[in-house]
Amino acid sequence: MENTQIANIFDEIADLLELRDDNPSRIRAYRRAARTIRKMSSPLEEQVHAGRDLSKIPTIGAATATKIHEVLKTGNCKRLNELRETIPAGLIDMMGIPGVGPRSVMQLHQELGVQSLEELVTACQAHRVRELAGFGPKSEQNVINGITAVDKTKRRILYLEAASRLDSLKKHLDGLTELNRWYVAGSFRRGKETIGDLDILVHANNRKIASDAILRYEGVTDVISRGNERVSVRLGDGFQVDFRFFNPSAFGAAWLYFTGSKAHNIQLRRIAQDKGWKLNEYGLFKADHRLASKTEAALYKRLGMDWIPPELRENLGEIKQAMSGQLPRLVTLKDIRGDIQCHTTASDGKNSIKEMADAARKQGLTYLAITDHPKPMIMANGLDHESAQKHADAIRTVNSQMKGFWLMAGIEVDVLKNNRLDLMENTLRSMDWVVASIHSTPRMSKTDMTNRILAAVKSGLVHCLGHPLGRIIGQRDPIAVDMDSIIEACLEYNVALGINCQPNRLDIPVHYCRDACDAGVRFALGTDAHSATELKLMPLGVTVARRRWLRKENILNTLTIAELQQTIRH
Ligand code: DGT
Ligand code: CA
Ligand code: CA
Ligand code: ZN
Repeated sequence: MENTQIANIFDEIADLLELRDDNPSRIRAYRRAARTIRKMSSPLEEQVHAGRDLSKIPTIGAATATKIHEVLKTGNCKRLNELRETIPAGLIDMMGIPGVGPRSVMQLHQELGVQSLEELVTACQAHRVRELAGFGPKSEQNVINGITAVDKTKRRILYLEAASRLDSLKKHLDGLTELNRWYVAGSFRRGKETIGDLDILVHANNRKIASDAILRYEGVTDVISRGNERVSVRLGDGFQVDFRFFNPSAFGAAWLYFTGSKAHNIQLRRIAQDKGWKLNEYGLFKADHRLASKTEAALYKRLGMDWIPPELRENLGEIKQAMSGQLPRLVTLKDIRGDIQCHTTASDGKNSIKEMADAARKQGLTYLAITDHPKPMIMANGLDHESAQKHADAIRTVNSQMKGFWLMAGIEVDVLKNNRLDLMENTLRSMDWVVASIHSTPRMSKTDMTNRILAAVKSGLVHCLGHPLGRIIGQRDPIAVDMDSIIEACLEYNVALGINCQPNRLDIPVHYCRDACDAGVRFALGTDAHSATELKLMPLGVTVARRRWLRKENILNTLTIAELQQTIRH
C-alpha cells in the first residue's frame, strides 16, 4: 500500500466527518496527518518494517498510528467503513464531483433535500442549485459537468479486470452449440487501458435461440435489452456486455464498425463519403452496390489504405500513415527477450530470486532484472550500501547457475525530493541495471518535478526511469513535467523510459510516448512483478506499447543479452 493511498483514507475520513459536522479539531487532525504522510519520502510500509514508532511522528500520534498499522495489515480502515455506512451513499458520491466539497454537499442536502447524483442532476436542470448562497449559473453547470465525469470514470474498469470477466464469459460462450462464432470488438480489442463495456460479435443460425443460450450465462444479473440485432446485459456489479449479431457476408464491416474507436470510424466514413460511397456496419457501398464487406482487410484496401491494427484505431494519424503505406511495424510479444523490473522477498515481493528467475525463464525470456527497493535512507544513518551489495551478490550467485540466461543485479532507487538518489554512487555503479523511480512527494511544481527527474537522468548512474509520470489510473494523474527537456536528457545520457505493465499504471501516457519515440528515446518494458505470477503481465505491457506506436527497434528489452550489455554500459 502506497503512502498516497493511506493519506487518501485519512482525507476521506476528514471529509466524512466534516459532512457530519463533527468536531473541527478532530477533522483538522486527520487532515494534518494526511498531509504529513503525503510529504514522507519513504513508504510507511517500510518504516513500519524497520521498526519506526509512528506515534512519535509529529501530527500523527497514537490513534492515527494504530490506524496506519491496521490499514497496512488489513488493507482496510474500520473507522472509515463505519463512517461510510452511517452516511447516505449518495452524499458520498456527491463528494466525488470535482470542486464539490463536504460543505457544499451538506448545503445541497439540507437546503434542497438532494440525496443522490440523480436528484442533484434534476435539481441543476430545474435551476434550483443556482439559487443557493455561494452557487450561481456557472457553478451549477460545473456540477453537471462534474457528475458526467464521475459517472463515466466510475463505470470503467481496468483492462485486466475486463479480461478476467471475458475469460469467464468465454468458457460459457465456447460451450454453446447455438453459436457458430463469436469475436471481441470495442475498446477491449483496441487494448485500451480502461474498458467501459465489452462488445461481442456473434454469428448464429437462429438468433432467438442463440440469445436464450447467451442469457443462460450465470454471470448475467440484468437484461438491458434484447432484439434481433443485439442483446445487452449487466453482470453482477453492473458491468455491461453488448452482444451484436452479424452475417458472415458482412463480418468485416461489423467488426470494423464495432471495434471503433468512434473517432476512427467517423474519419473512415468521411473518406468513403468523399468518394461518393457509404460505409456502415453492413459494408462499403456505392449506391446499392456492395464494394466490400467480408473482411476488414478488404474494406481498408477499398478505402485506399493498409489494414490498421486495432491498437492504433484512435484517429491519431494512423489513417494518413495507412494511406501512404507507412504504418509502423508494431512490437509483438515474441520480440520481447527480457523483463527489466521486478521485486523479490528482499523488498516487497512474494517470491525468492531463484523463483523469479525460473518463472521468467519458463516464459521464454532470456534475461530478467531483479530490481528491489533499497532500505529507505531516513531509517538507517545513511544509505544501506551493505545490504544492497549482499543482495546483488545473491542475484549473481543464482545467475552463475543459469546458463544462457542473464539474471541482472538491479535496483529500483528512489529519486528523493531533494533531487538525490537514495543510494551512494559506488553502490549504484556496482549494479548491472539501475531503475530510478519517484515514490514520494508526487505533488511538486512542474519545474521542481522536472528538475528532480533531470537530476536522476543526468546523474549518469541510471539506466531507466520507472513509472516515469507516476500516474495511477483512476487515482492519480500523470505528474506535470517538461517532457521535452526530459526527452533531451534521456537521449544524451542514454536513459530508457520505462513502460510499467502493472494494470493500474501503464505509464507513460500515449502522447508523451509518441514524442519521445519520434525523438529516438528507447523504452523498456517492465512488469514490476511482485510475484512470479505477475511476470505474466508482459503481454499487457506489449499491448500498451503497441497503442503507443512502438516498434521492436524502440524497445530496449528486445535486444539480445550481448546487445543489451553493449548498450547499457555507462
Ligand atoms: P468503451 O466501451 O467506453 O470502453 O469504448 P468503446 O470504444 O468500446 O465504445 P462503445 O462500447 O460505446 O462502442 C463500441 C464501438 O461501436 C465503438 O468503438 C465504435 C462503435 N460505435 C458506437 N457508437 C457509434 C457511433 O455513434 N458512431 C460510430 N461511427 N461508431 C459507433
Ligand atoms: Ca465497449
Ligand atoms: Ca458497448
Ligand atoms: Zn516503483
